[in-house]
Amino acid sequence: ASSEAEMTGQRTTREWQELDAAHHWHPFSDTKALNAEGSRVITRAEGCHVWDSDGHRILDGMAGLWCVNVGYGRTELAEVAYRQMCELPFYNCFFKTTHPTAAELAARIAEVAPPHMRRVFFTGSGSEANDTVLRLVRRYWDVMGQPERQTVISRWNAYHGSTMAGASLGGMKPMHAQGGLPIPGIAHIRQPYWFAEGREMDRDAFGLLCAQALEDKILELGPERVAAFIGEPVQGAGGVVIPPATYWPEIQRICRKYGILLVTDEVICGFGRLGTWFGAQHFGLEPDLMPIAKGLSSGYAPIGGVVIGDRVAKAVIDAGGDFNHGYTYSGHPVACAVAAENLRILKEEGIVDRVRTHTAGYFAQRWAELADHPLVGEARSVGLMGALELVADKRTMTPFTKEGETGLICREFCFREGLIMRAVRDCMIVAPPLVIRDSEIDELVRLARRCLDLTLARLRGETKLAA
Ligand code: PXG
Repeated sequence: ASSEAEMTGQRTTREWQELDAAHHWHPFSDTKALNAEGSRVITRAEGCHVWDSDGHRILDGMAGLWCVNVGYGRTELAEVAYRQMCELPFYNCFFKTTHPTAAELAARIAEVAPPHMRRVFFTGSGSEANDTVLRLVRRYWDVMGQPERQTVISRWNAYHGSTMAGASLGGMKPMHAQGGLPIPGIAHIRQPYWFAEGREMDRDAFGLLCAQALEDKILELGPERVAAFIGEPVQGAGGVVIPPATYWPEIQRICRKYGILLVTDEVICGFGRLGTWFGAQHFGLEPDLMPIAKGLSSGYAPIGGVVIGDRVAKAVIDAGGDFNHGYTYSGHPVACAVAAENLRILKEEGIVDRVRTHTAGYFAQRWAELADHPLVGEARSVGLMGALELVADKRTMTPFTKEGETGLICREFCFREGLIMRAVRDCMIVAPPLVIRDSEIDELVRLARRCLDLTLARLRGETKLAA
């Protein structure tokens, strides 16, 4: 039986887990603990649901990893990939060559980007996009004759990827702690996380205070040494941190005052997550650079890029000379073809518009209902991103003594009950596919409430045991 299973590629869950444990090293994982427990094996998906190898149907509240914007099962994307692989599976864009899909995709991105952003540099991922950002801002200041402008200012608890530059630009201390990061020339300021750091203040005043930290840092470093500011319009991996309305306009004003470049990391917010093509448009910003990935292809193919504003493009291109940077897969034909078809779907089916005019509102209303749960200190959302702050005592908003434990308990219940909801510390987050239907939002909120109830019951049980 086992040889037949091997010949057909059909293994049991246990066999997949053993194979995985023996040979596969997972990203961001404690391999020892994972192998002891066994991985969940996800085998197929359709619409907003995934199935595991035991046949459980699970509502994917995270759109894969913030990326499957058009939902699973779009066979058009498979068909363009197949056709492209038959026609031209690979060619590079290095030595005075291009190919139709890269040119076409760059033009389609320019169509939906803010009008002053008309060029795209392609990468294989969001991390590579942010490495490109760092190289490009420094190149820009070199050609501007101000090479001492080296430093990029970012925020604590930001996520900008996992390569050396990406992790350094990010503000995740556990990442910095492994491998001697951040690399030189990167500074971090406080994040606009009202619930965690500003609750005693009015939201708008807190937004201004956090933006002021940028000006303080610029003056501390010396404006003539600062190259750029980078931020996610809404922090994703940090816990769906939605800045107060006052924050971004003030950040942009400060960037302009000192002439420094503004980079909005659109890897999560881009391609409709907030009901606009880019998060910058939601917040009324005019960035100089926008790293992109994820929703660009709805995750169907690995591809990222940097959308480049006229100010940087003109200076660097007019200066002439090579930009000594690029990846084998910059403008990969298959990834570009898939992304172009994904953009067609997003546009022609009005998916981004529908998030803005309908789905975000319905989601906001249903998600906010969870605020009455005894574990929930705050229920917040923007577009199709939501967060629940779990607290030990709702009246005083006291956090749990052992940070992160309750979040993991809740996440486990979610999986068991058929919902993928992430835990960031004790903050539960969702970012479903943009095509989620109202009935599926109802399902998401019903399951989330049930898992909060189960988590609460577990906590109360343990309190009794401990007492
Ligand atoms: N920028 C942002 C804003 C991201 O969210 C990246 C850059 C890096 O993209 P790549 O394609 O290199 O992974 C990301 C990725 C999480 C989680 O735990 C989030 C990401 C990746 C992995 C895990 O929420 N975001």
